[in-house]
Amino acid sequence: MGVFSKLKQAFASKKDNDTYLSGLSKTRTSFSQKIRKLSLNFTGVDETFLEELMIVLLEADLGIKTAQKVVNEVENRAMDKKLKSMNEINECLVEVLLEMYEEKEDDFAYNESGPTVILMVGVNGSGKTTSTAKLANHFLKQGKTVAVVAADTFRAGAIEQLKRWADRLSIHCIMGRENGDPSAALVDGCRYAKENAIDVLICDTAGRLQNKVNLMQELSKMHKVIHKEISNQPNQVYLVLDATTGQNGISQAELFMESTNVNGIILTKLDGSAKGGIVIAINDLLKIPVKYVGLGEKVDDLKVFDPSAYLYSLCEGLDDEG
Ligand SMILES: Nc1nc2c(ncn2[C@@H]2O[C@H](COP(=O)(O)OP(=O)(O)OP(=O)(O)O)[C@@H](O)[C@H]2O)c(=O)[nH]1
Ligand SMILES: [Mg+2]
Repeated sequence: MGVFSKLKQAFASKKDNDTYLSGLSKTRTSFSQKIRKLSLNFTGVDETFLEELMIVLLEADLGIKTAQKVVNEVENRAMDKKLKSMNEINECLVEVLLEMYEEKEDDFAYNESGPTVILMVGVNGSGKTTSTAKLANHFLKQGKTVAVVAADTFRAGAIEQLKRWADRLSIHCIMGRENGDPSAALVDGCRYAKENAIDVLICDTAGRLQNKVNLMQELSKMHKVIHKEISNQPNQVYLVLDATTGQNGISQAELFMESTNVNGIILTKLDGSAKGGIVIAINDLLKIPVKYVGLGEKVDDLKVFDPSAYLYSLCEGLDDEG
């Protein structure tokens, strides 16, 4: 059985497959249309073909380095295995993309002796507040008790925004004071979580574009404050990245990773982007896992990232090409 059929079979049994398929429809439509166009002119794996493949991958936002690796690998395999038809090339492309994605073990661990704390960071507008609510919903569905901290004291209306989500989810929101110190809200949040046997405490923070030194100081202060209240926390720092910002997201991520220990990425707005290939670039260049993907605006649209469901959703239909 070819890699495509295996992906298809695995995908059929996944519970989130509808959200994946619809969330990635923009990327898939654009990607598969271009591959189809490539097939029309296909006469063999020559320089023109490889150049055109490179353009398709760049347009899907794999980024130059990652796209080049994929093209080289497809070329090598096509030569080695003497691949002739576009069907074989498509199969080979999917295989290469799948192999490029190195799965990393999830370092998330529930705190056995108290609340598990998650800190959400990222530039403004990336989707931190929305993802805080979606993540809260995810843990509620796992049967956990959850509370959220509105520690974005910087942007007017940010605290209310999270409070509204919390009310909808019927969970407690520990609210910071507008223009106050975000650390005070974090301390209150940690204390509330300890006193009320909360399993998971998710802390939303302000998104400010700032230089590395300030960012480092701010993140380190938040870390310290949480750590002082709950000794082995935060367990996770999630960097929230907007998929529509494309390769810019990679440089943002680099800045955050230099400033603090980031455990994983929440990649939002994949549904609004035709550039879903960014997932592969993040994995290849940053070496940190995409842990969740935002595939829509509803509270249920945040999904645990699943590489094979992602790849299948990107390439669905390509196996029918001749
Ligand atoms: N379509 C779609 N929209 C999303 C997704 N995630 C977030 N959004 C939208 O993006 C916008 C910004 O989201 P917020 O959660 O407020 O972003 P933020 O990072 O908290 O913004 P600041 O607090 O201003 O830094 C909102 O309109 C959200 O509905 C997603 O996965 N898909
Ligand atoms: Mg926000």
